[in-house]
Amino acid sequence: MSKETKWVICSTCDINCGLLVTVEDGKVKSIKKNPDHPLTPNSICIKGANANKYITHPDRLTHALKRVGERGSGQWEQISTKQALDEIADKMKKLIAEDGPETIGSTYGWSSNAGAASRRFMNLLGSPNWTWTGYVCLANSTVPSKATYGFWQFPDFHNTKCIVLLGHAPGPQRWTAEYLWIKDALDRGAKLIVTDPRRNSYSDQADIFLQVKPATDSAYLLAWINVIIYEDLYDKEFVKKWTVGFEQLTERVKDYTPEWASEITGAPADKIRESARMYATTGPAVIPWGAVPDHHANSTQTLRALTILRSITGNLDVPGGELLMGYHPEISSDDEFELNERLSPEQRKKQLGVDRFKLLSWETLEKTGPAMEKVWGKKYSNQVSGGAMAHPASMWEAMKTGKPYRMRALISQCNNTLNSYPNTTHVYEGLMNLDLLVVMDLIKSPTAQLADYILPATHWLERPNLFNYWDWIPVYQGGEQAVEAPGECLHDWMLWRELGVRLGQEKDWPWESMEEAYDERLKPAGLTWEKLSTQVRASAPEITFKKYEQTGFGTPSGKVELYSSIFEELGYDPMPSWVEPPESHARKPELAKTHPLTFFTGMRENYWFHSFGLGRSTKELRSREPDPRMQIHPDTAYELDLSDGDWAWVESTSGKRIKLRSWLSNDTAPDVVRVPHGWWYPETTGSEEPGAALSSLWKSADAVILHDSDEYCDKEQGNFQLRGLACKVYKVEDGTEGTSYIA
Ligand SMILES: Nc1nc2c(c(=O)[nH]1)N[C@H]1C(S)=C(S)[C@@H](COP(=O)(O)OP(=O)(O)OC[C@H]3O[C@@H](n4cnc5c(=O)[nH]c(N)nc54)[C@H](O)[C@@H]3O)O[C@H]1N2
Ligand SMILES: Nc1nc2c(c(=O)[nH]1)N[C@H]1C(S)=C(S)[C@@H](COP(=O)(O)OP(=O)(O)OC[C@H]3O[C@@H](n4cnc5c(=O)[nH]c(N)nc54)[C@H](O)[C@@H]3O)O[C@H]1N2
Ligand code: SF4
Ligand SMILES: [Mo]
Repeated sequence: MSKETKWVICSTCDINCGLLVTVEDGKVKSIKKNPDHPLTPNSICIKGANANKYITHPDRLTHALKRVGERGSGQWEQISTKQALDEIADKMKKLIAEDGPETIGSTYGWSSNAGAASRRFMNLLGSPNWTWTGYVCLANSTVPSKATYGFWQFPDFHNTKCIVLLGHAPGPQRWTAEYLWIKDALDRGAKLIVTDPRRNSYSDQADIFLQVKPATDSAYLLAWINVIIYEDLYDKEFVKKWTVGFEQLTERVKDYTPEWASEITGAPADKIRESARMYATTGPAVIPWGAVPDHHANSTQTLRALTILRSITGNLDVPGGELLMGYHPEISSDDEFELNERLSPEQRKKQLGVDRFKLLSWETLEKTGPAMEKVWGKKYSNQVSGGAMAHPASMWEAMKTGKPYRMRALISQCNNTLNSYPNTTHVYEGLMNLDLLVVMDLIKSPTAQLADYILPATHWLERPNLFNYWDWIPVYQGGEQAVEAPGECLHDWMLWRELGVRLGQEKDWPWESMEEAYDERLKPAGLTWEKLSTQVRASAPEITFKKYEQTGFGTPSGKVELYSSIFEELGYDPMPSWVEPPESHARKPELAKTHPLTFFTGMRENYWFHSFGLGRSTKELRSREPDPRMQIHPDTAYELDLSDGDWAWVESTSGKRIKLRSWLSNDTAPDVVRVPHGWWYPETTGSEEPGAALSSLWKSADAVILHDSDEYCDKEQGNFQLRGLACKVYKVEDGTEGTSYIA
């Protein structure tokens, strides 16, 4: 009997904890936290610990499937992965010959670290229509930071004295590593400011808790800037020496007083003022990234307000503040690997959505390029893959209508497209009209159920891993492969190589295995992947601070651009401002009569990552959260005749509705409800909605009731309003239905 312990990287979620996996006779015996891990010691959650159940689950895909019946009818023929790749490549060639490479799109998610490979493939193919769910999470956030101070910041939790959690609530089962960093800082006595529409897992221990209406974050952030400037709490020396646009900023925030913000957010003015003072005077302070500001139609300017706060309080690149760390010198970066320079200027212009939303475009990437090159040595700095990305809703529209041109193929990898972007109907209509839909997943997700070809992916327990935090911080680590993948699974990264080789890119994909490709990337370190993953494990150079004193900031002026020259050149407001959310009751008072409540989507569930189907079909996890639950205040529920556990409809202004189980809780405000994200029912194949099987996707997926038209998109980036939308809630009258989950 052979028994080994391996150092493995979990990528069920995007925090990528290093874990210890015991393997006996080629099978996983245990998955445990790793106390000796240099980056994420003792960090594990229930999702990572249960991963062996996913790979051995009967729902797990092990072979390629080809559609034989109508699209979505659930009839498949098993074929070899090689045959699937050959056929897919042949179909792509034909479509490209007819409509050009831009007719091929791709979308990608967070659990597999193959984004740079997919972008390389798309760049070489000549298609600008690469996108991913980073469009609505984190990747988009990097661009306003680059425009303001030339890099994407990382909070120095270890030395900070004040943490602001802006609708961000990591927990023991949700981004465990960050939860532990925050916990350590709080145990050391760091101050805590929390903002949230509901009491969350941090608000009771916070020094200040601002209970705010959803999607009003930029209002109190602007008021913070106002207080910090007008009460003279800013870092004068830094502002004078290292920023441009302070005068314009002072003028811009003049009327954004705490009293003004209080009207909008519902939080008391004195608490807004007090929290601004605490943030500015209890330095060094951090505002860790969280998804909330990425999910507003005023996302860009909310993010800009955050960058400005970090800057004028003197928190940039200081111990305990917001580190701008640069690239690791010993590993070739993701953006180099992507070969961004190879996509031609004519093709770049065809990126879908760029006619309206320019911030995530090649034009912006070109504008940020020279300064990024000067300071960080990389022209196309796509930190966290956050450079040019096609606008997802514009992709569905091109598929559906052929406008502005036909999009005829989509490769969806590690992304349950129907669940993860808003307005499922729009996505569905687009996908149904494709000539070629390829989905690569671990399970037949609703999106996979619509595919022409489903490709079976290896799981992280079954693949070697090299993880470099998407060039966010100069750290890399190697993760060993624990066990062999079943059947004919393919490594996500290899999909792009295999297609590349078949489509004339063979010179650019010389590596026949993942290990060879990793060796190539590690050449500057003089390391092989083998040595990294079994001996060295991880590498992080010592942190140095205030590097800008030597190099300047990576912006056109070399300073922190409070007034952004890049925004100005793109025709956007160079200063942040308040924009009323598209459906606030203040903006549209008539909505208060028809749709009196406000909902937000999200509030992560402990037991799975977003729409992860193998989690929802694993008994040990699903029995803890059998149904999607709508959190609602008991007084509101009483008015609506809803008791705890009753099924209720949540209907948005789109006229669409979904069914959720009532979860009565005093934590939330009486006019706010929480709608969980990413639900479908892997245990079912049918649906109550006629004409759409898709494992009852339409029953409870939040994306069904969300909008994606331009009115609901951020002006600069085009990302979507996923929070702060109007709805009505009413009881499901025949609501005797139990859970569809059979334990
Ligand atoms: N178990 C588990 N862990 C996860 C994930 C998962 O799917 N499962 N996903 C991971 C990923 S990709 C991400 S991005 C993170 C996200 O994690 P977070 O950034 O923590 O985001 P959420 O959990 O959606 O919401 C956190 C809080 O925001 C509040 N909130 C809602 N709307 C607003 C608003 O408009 N303003 C403010 N201020 N607060 C608001 C909610 O009430 C909730 O308490 O979690 C990560 N961790
Ligand atoms: N309404 C609304 N929409 C949101 C959010 C929200 O709060 N509300 N949150 C947004 C956020 S923060 C994020 S991060 C995104 C998440 O978006 P994604 O990361 O794209 O997550 P999912 O759409 O759940 O799809 C992940 C799919 O990948 C599969 N998978 C898991 N591991 C692997 C693997 O190793 N290889 C392959 N090929 N497949 C794998 C899973 O089975 C699943 O079907 O969603 C965003 N969308
Ligand atoms: S927090 Fe959990 S799911 Fe995320 S990487 Fe760590 S162990 Fe895996
Ligand atoms: Mo996310």
